[in-house]
Amino acid sequence: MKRTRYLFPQDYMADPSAHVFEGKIYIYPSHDWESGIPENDNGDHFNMKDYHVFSLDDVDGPITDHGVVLAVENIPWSGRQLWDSDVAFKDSKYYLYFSLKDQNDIFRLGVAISDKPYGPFIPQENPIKGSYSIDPCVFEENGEYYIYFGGIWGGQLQRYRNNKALESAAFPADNEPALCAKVARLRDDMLEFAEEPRDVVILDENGQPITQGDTDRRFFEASWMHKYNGKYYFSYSTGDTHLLCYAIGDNPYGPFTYKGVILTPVIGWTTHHSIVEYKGKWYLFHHDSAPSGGRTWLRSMKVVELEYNPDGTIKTIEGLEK
Ligand code: FUB
Repeated sequence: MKRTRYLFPQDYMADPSAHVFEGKIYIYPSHDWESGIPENDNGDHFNMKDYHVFSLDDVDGPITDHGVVLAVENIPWSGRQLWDSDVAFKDSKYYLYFSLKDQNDIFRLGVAISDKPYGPFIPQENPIKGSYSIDPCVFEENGEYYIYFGGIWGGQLQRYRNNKALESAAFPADNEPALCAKVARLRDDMLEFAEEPRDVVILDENGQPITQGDTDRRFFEASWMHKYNGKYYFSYSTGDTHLLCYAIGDNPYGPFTYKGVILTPVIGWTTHHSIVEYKGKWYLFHHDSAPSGGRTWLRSMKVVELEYNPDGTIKTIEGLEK
């Protein structure tokens, strides 16, 4: 596969998290729809209310829609807006981690469980204790599971410092270290954090933290972790500068050193992705708003092959295909 493929032209799906389970690729996207809510910086126009699961035997082959696997009305603590999610497998069970606003309009992370990779997923009574903000992604190594999360502006990360809520939202000055994504090991039962979330620090080429004013490189949202040739690749979106970037580290906690751009801007405000190896090739799953004519709340999921240079850096992919 060399060209990008739109995976499901029949409906709007975004933020695709892809994993290989039971020999197939399973995709866990957000489900965009036209709710009529006007666009604003809080992202109220992303008013999603359920999740579907998709599977593929081959990236070029037919895609299966497994239908609705979790809906906002079935989540006991729900307010609104089911944003990005991810799934992890442990001891015969699949755990869906999701972003959702509670009844006070505060984003929390929730967990729902299934015996199958394609759901349905049964939600827990309450969100993960001490969780906040959005965009969970789970990475497993040697039987330990690490959850990464966070997103600024509509994702509310600027309302917290040291895992505590502030009186009011605050950003560091432009020359200060940027707000970081968070990472925590999950408890053995996969339902709670096993430790206080830590900062995912991204360093520049001089070993200094990327600053808040460095908007082409600082973290905004859409954490993803993958491992390649013994190194840990933390990738993310820069939000208002519309880039997917990555940084490399020596362990799941980091720090990570900024390395470059994976995907240049696509049509639509948001960009969000996952990276997975399947049948000996690497793939970038992501979305754009080209099929909806640029309506940024109506996104379509895509896949394209991702390639590495011999030194382990990633070849930049053009978001706008010629
Ligand atoms: O889909 C809603 C939000 O848009 C996601 O949680 C963000 O990462 C952005 O893609």
